[in-house]
Amino acid sequence: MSHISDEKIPNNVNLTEDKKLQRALEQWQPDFLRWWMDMGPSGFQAHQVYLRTAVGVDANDWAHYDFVKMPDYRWGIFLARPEEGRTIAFGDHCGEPAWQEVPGEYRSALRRLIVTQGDTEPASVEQQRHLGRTCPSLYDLRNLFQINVEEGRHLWAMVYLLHAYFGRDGREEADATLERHAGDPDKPRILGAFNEKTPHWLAYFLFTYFTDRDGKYQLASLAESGFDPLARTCQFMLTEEAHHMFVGETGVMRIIQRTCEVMRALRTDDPERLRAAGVIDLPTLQRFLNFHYSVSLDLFGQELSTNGATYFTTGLKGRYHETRIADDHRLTDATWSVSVPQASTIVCVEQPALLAINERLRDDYIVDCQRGLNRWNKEIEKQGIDMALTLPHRGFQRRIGAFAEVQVSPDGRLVTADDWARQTSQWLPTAEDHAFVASLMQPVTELGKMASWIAPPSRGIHGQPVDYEYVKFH
Ligand code: BYC
Repeated sequence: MSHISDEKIPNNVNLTEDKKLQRALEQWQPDFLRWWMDMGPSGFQAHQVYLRTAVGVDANDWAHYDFVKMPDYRWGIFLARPEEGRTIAFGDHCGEPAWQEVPGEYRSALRRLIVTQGDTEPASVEQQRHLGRTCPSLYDLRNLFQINVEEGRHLWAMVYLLHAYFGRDGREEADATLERHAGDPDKPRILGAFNEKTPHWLAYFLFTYFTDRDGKYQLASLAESGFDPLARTCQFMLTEEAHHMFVGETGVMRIIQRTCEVMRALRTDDPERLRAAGVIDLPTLQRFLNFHYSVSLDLFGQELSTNGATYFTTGLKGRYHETRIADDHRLTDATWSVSVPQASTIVCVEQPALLAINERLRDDYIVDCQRGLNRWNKEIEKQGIDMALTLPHRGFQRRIGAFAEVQVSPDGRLVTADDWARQTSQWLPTAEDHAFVASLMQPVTELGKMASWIAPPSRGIHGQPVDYEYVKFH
């Protein structure tokens, strides 16, 4: 039976044997808690929440479920077990033993990767901080907080690496992760999507579907790293990440189910009538989907990136499932097909695979995103409705890379600035869409009740019923 150790910082890295590191992390802990109280979930800090806490790394026994007040959550440090004799799987050092210490010549690039990863974790907590007040059910409220505390733990994971392996500048970078804030004009978060707003639960479910999925792909690439502590940390983070994407996929699915039920009952696809009936019409859902997908695509960087190539050749960041790919893992002569705008059209160009490493990861991500859409569309079809959600073209509404300077319609045509301006209200959420969705967000906290715009989940958490008291209000 799993249990939480009574150490101040639960961990499987023998923290008690490294007093200096332990002290440094114990000093960082109050700063983290201060940030959590100031920038984390607004309200609910004194509520008992049914939360899962990581207590180890055994596949079947890694988590403990119990009621806990969020500020008392035991944010711990866990790395997947070391693989004996692990070697670097790609790049110039392919075949050499994995590094247990930071390779001096790659120190700053490695630190940059860890800082960027670390920065996103608290950013997402900040973005989601007001959502508790408009939760559609206790089940959803609990899942929101589960994700928030785990993003907090993921920050701990990166802060551990910074403290343990990067000395003083690592500690400074760890402090800075609590000083930048999502959407702060003076000290923004590093990556674009983490400065956007997550103002309501539709945005939140799409964020956890699309943006957390970037997390899955980035973490999986870092889990291939030649720097073994980073690889093992990210490998374990992926265990928690799966639930975050589950929340996104099932959240959107439940919205679709509810909308389709009302469409059938009223025999209409008229958005106005559906809105009047208190559900989110599918064209509105599509516009929000377009937004969250496109800002998440930007998170992979430019199509051709010397940074990406360097991370790969130096052995710091691999490809998705690197060790399962059958090639030379060096990419000296390989090419990769990359879509770019050219004159008045979009063409595919063969490019050096090394330079296109980010684009390859984006390609993997797109395929994975489509899988969820297929499941959502199956539900729409099952309900007898002739409509389908689609992923917009990869060039749609991009701010990073080759498509940043052009306008691309969702179906992949280059359009003029005038066309874009004329049609953007059909493609992206309007102020009115936001206001409508916001108007639906009335909190529902009665046991077993659901908001009008979302169907109940098919099952509860960890074997509990759907109408379980996941968050205690007394
Ligand atoms: N916004 O050479 P380039 C997650 C910058 S999500 C702003 O094209 P590179 C999570 C880039 O930083 C996963 N800036 O690409 C999800 C670079 O700046 P510097 C997070 C951007 O560097 C939900 C310059 O443009 N983890 O875990 O190979 C909830 C040129 O970049 C953006 C990671 O991202 C952007 N969208 O790749 C909670 C993994 N895109 O360095 C958590 C670590 C690019 O020249 N990070 N830039 O000043 C990386 O691997 C890389 O930093 C990136 C960018 C893939 C993000």
